[in-house]
Amino acid sequence: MLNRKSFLQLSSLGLGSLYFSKLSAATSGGFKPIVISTWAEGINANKAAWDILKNKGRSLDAVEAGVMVTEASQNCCVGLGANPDRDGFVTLDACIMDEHGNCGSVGAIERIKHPISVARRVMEKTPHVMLVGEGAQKFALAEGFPLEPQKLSDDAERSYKEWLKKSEYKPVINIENSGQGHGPFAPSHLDNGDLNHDTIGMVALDAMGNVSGSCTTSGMGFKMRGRLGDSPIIGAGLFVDNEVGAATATGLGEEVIKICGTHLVVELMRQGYKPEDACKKAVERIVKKDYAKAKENQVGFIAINKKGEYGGFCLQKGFNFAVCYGDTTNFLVDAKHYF
Ligand code: SD4
Repeated sequence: MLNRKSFLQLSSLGLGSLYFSKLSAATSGGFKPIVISTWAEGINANKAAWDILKNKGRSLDAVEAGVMVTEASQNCCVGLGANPDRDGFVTLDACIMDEHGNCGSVGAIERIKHPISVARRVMEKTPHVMLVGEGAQKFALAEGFPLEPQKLSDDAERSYKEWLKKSEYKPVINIENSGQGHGPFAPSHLDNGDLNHDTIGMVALDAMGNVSGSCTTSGMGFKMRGRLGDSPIIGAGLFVDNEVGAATATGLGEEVIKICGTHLVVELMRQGYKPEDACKKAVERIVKKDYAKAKENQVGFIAINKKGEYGGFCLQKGFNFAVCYGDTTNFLVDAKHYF
């Protein structure tokens, strides 16, 4: 049996997912579940998802429960503790997609702790895919979600006051190796590499061989009021096709939207590309469109296919993702990068 160290060695040779797919094929009949998610916060989120997957639960339940951990965490920029928009309001975006291609999404929702669960209700209880702003909040309240206080966390309050001094609007996001954290938006207390992200995206394969995904974010700190990124947009921040696999994205959402990033990754997998190669091709598309902009920004994709193979790729060094397929097999992988 492969231990974590030797797995990581295989991984660095690009053989980790190959080993894993053989393992999947070897499990008689059913599929061997796997969940992957963006950034280091994904480790804790994966644990919650794995608890469901290992008991033969549905991948949709796993990806919802997984990212709820991150939404509720006070140590993370996802959720109500995150940085506000320019006008001082925390606005959250999320979307979810199941194995049947059903999907739901909320954009710019305020004072609701678990936007991912509201997105799921939009999917399951309305004839629509997206609800935004006041309407999304109204729907959440009607569904029994509590209205949280209109209050910034202490950290966000401090960062917002700091940002107001210059009010500089220059979206640079998630470039950890630049030493700027979130660039000009970096809250000093979070400028430590692992905690300076606004988003978690998660995709999972369950024991029945079904794939689902979720994505939830506070968006870009100090964004224009009303700005939506890629995270609540199906085909941009998240896409699932149960014939092929699933992908999710993080980083500067505008660049992901312009190439319909996760839809592209899934379509590339349909054409036969392995998850990492499909993510790489999507990153290359971003670079090809605008080299100068790509060089200044971060975008990362992660993906799984129906065989349980996984992979990720990003623009800049510094993006990692968490991979889990066992009670004690939950580890971070540094994504390969273009620049
Ligand atoms: C957005 N993609 O709103 C998100 C931001 C992000 O870690 O991924 N931050 O554009």
